[in-house]
Amino acid sequence: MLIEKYRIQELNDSQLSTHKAKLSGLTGSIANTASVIEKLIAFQVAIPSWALGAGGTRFGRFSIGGEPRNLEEKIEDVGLLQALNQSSGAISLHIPWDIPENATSIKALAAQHGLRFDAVNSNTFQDQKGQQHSYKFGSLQHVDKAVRKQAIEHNIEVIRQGVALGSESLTVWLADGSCFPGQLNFRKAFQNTLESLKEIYAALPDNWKVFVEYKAFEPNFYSTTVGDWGQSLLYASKLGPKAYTLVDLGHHLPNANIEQIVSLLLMEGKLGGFHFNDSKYGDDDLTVGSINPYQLFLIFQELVEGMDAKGMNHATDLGWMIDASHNVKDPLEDLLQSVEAIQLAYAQALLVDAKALDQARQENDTVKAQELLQDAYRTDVRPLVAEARLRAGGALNPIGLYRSLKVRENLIKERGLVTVATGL
Ligand code: PSV
Ligand code: MN
Repeated sequence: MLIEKYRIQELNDSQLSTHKAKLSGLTGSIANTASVIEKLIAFQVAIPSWALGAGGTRFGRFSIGGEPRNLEEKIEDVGLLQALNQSSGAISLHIPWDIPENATSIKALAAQHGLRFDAVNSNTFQDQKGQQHSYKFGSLQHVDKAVRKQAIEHNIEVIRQGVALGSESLTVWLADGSCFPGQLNFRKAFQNTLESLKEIYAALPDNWKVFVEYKAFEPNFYSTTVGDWGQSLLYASKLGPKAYTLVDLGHHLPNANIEQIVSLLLMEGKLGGFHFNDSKYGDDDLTVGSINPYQLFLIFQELVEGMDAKGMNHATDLGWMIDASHNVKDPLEDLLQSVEAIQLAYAQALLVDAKALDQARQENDTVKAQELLQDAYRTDVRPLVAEARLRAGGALNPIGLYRSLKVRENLIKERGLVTVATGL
């Protein structure tokens, strides 16, 4: 299904005067709204190819119908999101869930929808059909060199696929670790992993980055070989300048101070990118901003402050990706909500009076510092985000338009009720 421009225009026109009234309230009271809107227009969030179908848990999966049956349909779905919000201009693929049979035509299809390819993801956490060695006891950490070699070669193949698509980064997430005390020699597991990563690193093209994603637990429940930001940073530092840490918001132990982690990784020049999601208990992969939007804002506040301190480009110097998927919402509506939550947190962070905050800190004025942050956080910036969408050619109200155009119903008509997207 394609969304014609005039349908977007029609709905926007009917909502324009209410929108403009809300917007003028903000532009009248906040000085830097013009630059916030410009930055929002430039800011694009990559959609993970594995989030376009219904998610599931190990207890079950409930199909929503009209799910994309192949890579082409996944790209069409991200194209729909992009048409609606003009902020989802990239897609992150997972290999081998999404092997492009013809990279040139896939690249052209993506370009037709205004999309580029963000990081490609390798997968050595599942065994694939016909695979010689099993990853049951790990991949890059494995005690058997032959297993490590197979996992290294897979990652190099993923880089090759990514190059053909115009991607410029590889995300490595390892399920490697152990389930029971005694199972693993921690040092040997680390060293094997590092040696393996070095071989993958050596295969990176000059303009590429590798992101080392950490996760505290699951599927291993005693130790994880890239278990936290410290371990990821160790690998990234030992590997070299093209290696960075990737922060997935759901991959921490409860109550971790993620914003502090972000700040220090940025300071070290080792923050590569994000997997955004939200969680209450563990790696819940819920809609971004659905549980703890204040934490998301605090993370963005550190990002804006830290990136500005280094003169970085907000839109392009880090990888901005979503990694969320669950059982009950229409995945496309869910992704529209996630992208909007990210933009809201970013816009609020851009409103923080950095000079005044610095001054308050200098004077140990804790109350003032909190007021400054919460002033920004409690500002309703939805009109700014909507205005950015409007100027970029998107919808003032993407979910409203999605529903009024009956996009899901149309996708079900085109693709059928019982479809299963490739992925987990
Ligand atoms: C693992 O939990 C993870 O966060 C990694 O990023 C994977 O690539 C993704 O989820 C999908 O399984
Ligand atoms: Mn992730």
